[in-house]
Amino acid sequence: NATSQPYRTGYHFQPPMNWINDPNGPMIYKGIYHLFYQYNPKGAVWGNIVWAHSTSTDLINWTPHDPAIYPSQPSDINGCWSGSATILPGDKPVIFYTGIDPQKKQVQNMAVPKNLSDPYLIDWVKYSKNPLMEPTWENQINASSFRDPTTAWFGPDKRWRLIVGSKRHRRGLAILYRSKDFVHWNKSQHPLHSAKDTGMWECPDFFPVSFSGQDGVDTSVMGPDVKHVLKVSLDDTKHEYYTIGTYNSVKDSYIPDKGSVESDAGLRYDYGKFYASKTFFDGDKKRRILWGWINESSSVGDDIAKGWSGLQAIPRHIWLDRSGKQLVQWPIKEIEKLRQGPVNLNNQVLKGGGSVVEVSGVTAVQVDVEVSFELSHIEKAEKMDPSWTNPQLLCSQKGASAKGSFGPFGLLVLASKGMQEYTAVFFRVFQDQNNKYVVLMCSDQSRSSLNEENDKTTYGAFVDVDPVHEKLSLRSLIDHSIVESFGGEGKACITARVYPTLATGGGARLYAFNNGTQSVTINSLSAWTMKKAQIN
Ligand code: DQQ
Repeated sequence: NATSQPYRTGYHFQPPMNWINDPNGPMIYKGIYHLFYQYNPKGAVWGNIVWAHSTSTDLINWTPHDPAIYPSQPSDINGCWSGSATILPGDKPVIFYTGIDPQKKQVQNMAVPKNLSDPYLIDWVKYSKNPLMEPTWENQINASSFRDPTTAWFGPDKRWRLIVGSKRHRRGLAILYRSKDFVHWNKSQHPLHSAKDTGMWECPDFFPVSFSGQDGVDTSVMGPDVKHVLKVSLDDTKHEYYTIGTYNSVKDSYIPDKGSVESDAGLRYDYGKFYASKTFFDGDKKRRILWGWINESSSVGDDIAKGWSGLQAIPRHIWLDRSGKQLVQWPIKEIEKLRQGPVNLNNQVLKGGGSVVEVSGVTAVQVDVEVSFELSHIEKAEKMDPSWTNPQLLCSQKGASAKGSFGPFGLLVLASKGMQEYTAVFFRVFQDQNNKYVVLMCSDQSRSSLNEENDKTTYGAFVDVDPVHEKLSLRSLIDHSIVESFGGEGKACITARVYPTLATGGGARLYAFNNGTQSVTINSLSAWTMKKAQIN
């Protein structure tokens, strides 16, 4: 119940108990959305991994099923790790996943539905000749770094391709395989892409994005109307990076655009907690959807005591920004079905020097809030030191209480009445050497809980918006122990886990604030109490 379990969420995906991690094989089949995920049936820590399975008609309300894939063959007897689904012509789903074999080698296996007329795809049959891909001495693949097969795509030469994450020494690799029949796979001489000093690439994802608009395209689409995206999850730092580039289907090479790299100089889906993510193409609604795993920031002891660990982020619609230089993400529109209200606050000035305005009339522990700010006399923005290149560091050094001229201003969420606890999601605006404005977005967890056991790292990101011509917008999905924030209409995302001790249940409050010296105006603010979703 809510008192003994204050951190369970109202509308985020989670099973009733136990450990979860990566989303696996998301797809839509006969109008039903499927989510599989890494799951420990026996406890709140990682281990005994199976593919748990839930289905939905709206990506919000979920029905649980028995685990779809669990150890049963030599090729997966020590675990059924991450993988992806591909829908073959004739509407035939196929799952590829990593199995841990009797020698603890990582190998790639295949499973297909037992009964294609069952839209819930309850039963899965493993291929009798698994594994299909193995690390061997000849192919020089590292047996403990060979996992997480992607959705396959179909080339002009009528061959299927997929990649598997790996590394050679410190070089991260996307090993490429090709097949004519989906059963016999040949490793390509060259990886699809690799990068030095990045370590193991977990859960790679490779997909096309359309040049124009927000519609998604199927994974096999290529040619002049699309760019390609390669996302990798770096085991060393548990951060994900993506590059945007060009896929040459003849040479089977992927070349990231200039400046697009798998490091902090590059781009992340989310600058907080968000890992092992995966997209799929929703052919019914012509969009690409991103799922990501959000782990806990609490101690293992606290996880065991509460009996569960891990959430899935709200699925995000993902598309290429007009600039062609980054992706944009926005919570799928179905989530708005849960909104009640709204409560509005329009044209409200937040005076400089410290203003706090309560957004009352919502259940602040479970709320969706959208706000846009307008700044005038922006030329008064502070000068930015050219050495300030690391947004997370900048946010940690300039937390919610450190006054600037424009900012910090934003939201105080999951705040207790006496402000003993709050999570601050806010902006700061600077002026660089060329008099261009730079927008910093921060999520400051340092005051989120009186419990000192939690990881309260502050997160930060630069947001590519022009505050002279555009309003500065922020949306936060707040749900008991998670805050997913979207700055600049989805140009920068930061997800945080927090564990308030006072700001729980009816004790939580929501505020807008400005601690900068300059005043800012809330152009509009809407907050909706969120209904509870039916989840598992
Ligand atoms: N989680 C899975 C692996 C993957 C890792 C194991 C990423 O397949 O590389 O649970 O979180």
